[in-house]
Amino acid sequence: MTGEAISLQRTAGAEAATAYPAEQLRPIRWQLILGFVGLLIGGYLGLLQALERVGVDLYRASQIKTYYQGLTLHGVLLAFVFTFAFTNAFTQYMTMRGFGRPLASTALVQASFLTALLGVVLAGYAMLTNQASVLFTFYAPMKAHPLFYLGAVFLVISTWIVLANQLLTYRAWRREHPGERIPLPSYMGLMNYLMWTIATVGVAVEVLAFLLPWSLGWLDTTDPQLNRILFWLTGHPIVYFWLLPAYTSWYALVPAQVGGKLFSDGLTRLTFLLFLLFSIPVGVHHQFTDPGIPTAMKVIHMVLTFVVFVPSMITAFSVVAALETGGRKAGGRGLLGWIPRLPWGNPSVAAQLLAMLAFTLGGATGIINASFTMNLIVHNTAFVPGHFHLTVGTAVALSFMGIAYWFVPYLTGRQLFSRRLALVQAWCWAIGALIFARGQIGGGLESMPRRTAIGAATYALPGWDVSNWFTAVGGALMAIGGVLFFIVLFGTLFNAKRVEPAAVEPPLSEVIHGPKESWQIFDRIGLWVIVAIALTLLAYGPLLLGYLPANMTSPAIKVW
Ligand code: HAS
Repeated sequence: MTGEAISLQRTAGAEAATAYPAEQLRPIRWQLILGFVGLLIGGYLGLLQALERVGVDLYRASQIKTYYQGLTLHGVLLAFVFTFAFTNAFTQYMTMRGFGRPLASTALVQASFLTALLGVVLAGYAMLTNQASVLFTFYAPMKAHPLFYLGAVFLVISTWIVLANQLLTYRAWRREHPGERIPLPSYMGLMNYLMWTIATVGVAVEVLAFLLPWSLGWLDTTDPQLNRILFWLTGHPIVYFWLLPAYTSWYALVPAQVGGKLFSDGLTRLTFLLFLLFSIPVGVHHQFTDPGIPTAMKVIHMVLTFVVFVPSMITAFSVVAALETGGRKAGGRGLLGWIPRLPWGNPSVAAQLLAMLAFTLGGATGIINASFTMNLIVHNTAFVPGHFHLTVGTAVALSFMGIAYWFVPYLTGRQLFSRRLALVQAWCWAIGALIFARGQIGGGLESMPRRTAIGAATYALPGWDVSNWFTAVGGALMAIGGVLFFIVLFGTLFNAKRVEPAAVEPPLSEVIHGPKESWQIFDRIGLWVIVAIALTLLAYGPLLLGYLPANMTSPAIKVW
């Protein structure tokens, strides 16, 4: 290791002496399990939708009343419950790991889990009783049961609690380490949660000022357009809130897992800083077709969307560079000869490599979405679910599964149930997702609408048949991948074979360049939070002012 290659490794040294308290690891483990419950039920409902396209109706047998009840449960359980709970658990762990000390408050670790659980129970009740089939975007004027909105509030609060604990831990660490660089694993989590917490202001105002009072009967009407703008203020950054834990693993752990090194401390900090600054002021790219929004605003948000593309391009460079150092160290020669030398037999690594490959296509479809004129062709078509099953559905979900293959043994002290099954799982999911995305993207380009029970559509075009079969076969393969994941998970939870947690924890990656060359200013967190808030105000202030006072003219509708 070079003298400077220490920003991650130094903390690895520190952690050797630090055992994380069981009373903190326990609620982290429960939060992880809560996330997997979301994955299990939400994933099953995904299969129902995929099969509906080829005339297989499993809804009645599953006690699901309508397509929209199933779609709401699918979206909320996967996009909010699985992702939030996993992210809370993994980030708390990586914060401890980075700072090389326990989290500042055990009570906050417990509170984060309990609020997430409460949120899931409340929203789950509303959805399961078919009183909240409003889809995961809960657009007004569709009105859900108040417990649905309350559940969402508690889920978001669980993430704020994690941030509070991160900040307290940072403060305690800083007192003992004046002038030192913030360790990268903690820096990444901190930037993600700061970005996310600023972004949640949109949905907090939407729910607390409009939707909750409206669903409680305190307001008779609402303003759907203003609600949509507030939703997307949070709704776009949420995708990076899901993505950045995967990136944290790709930067801080995967390079070491493949025997390579992280390329640069400075580039890593820059990437996460760019996400803090530019994830939020871009939400209008979900509303290019909304008639009320001024074109100038749409153009500004489009340009900023291309800016937030940059940290992912930097990530593509950094990740491939790290993988290449590993592959070459293992004997890989020639231009691409290092790729087969990567440890493809390690399910944790294979899952994340496949997730990265899928993300390359997911990112490309994102750029199509973001381009104003092309968006007009794909918006509200099946193309969009094609895009997000490659991004959140594979880049994120498969990375989380890959992380779980060491994280669950680490948290439980039980050996991974079957490496081979875990490997088959990763390939099944990745291949399934690619076939599924081909179906959705192809269908979308042939104007197949999204959020529609296509199997029951009387207006289906002849070309949609092929796309529907791709979707159904791909979805079924993903479901098989899901079943295999849960076999491995349950097999591990009940495995009699024990492991030493320290033996399964991947080492933190060493860094080739930095942190000496990396600018100190990256660590000025207070400054960057102010800049992020200012950019958000600039991008959203004039837009929101144009919608005030709220146009409270719309009564509620119930379409299910
Ligand atoms: Fe998106 C809609 C634009 C990224 C999720 N997106 C959605 C929706 C979701 C979603 C859920 O501009 C639907 C919301 C709804 O219900 O209406 N998205 C983008 C852009 C990006 C992007 C520009 N999206 C994501 C991520 C998501 C996500 C990440 C979840 C985690 N998206 C849009 C737009 C819409 C949209 C519009 C609205 C569409 C509409 O009209 O409704 C970019 O951030 C993507 C950048 C990504 C890259 C890829 C970098 C590749 C990497 C991997 C490198 C590794 C390699 C592997 C090569 C540039 C980092 C090497 C391995 C070896 C083995 C060698």
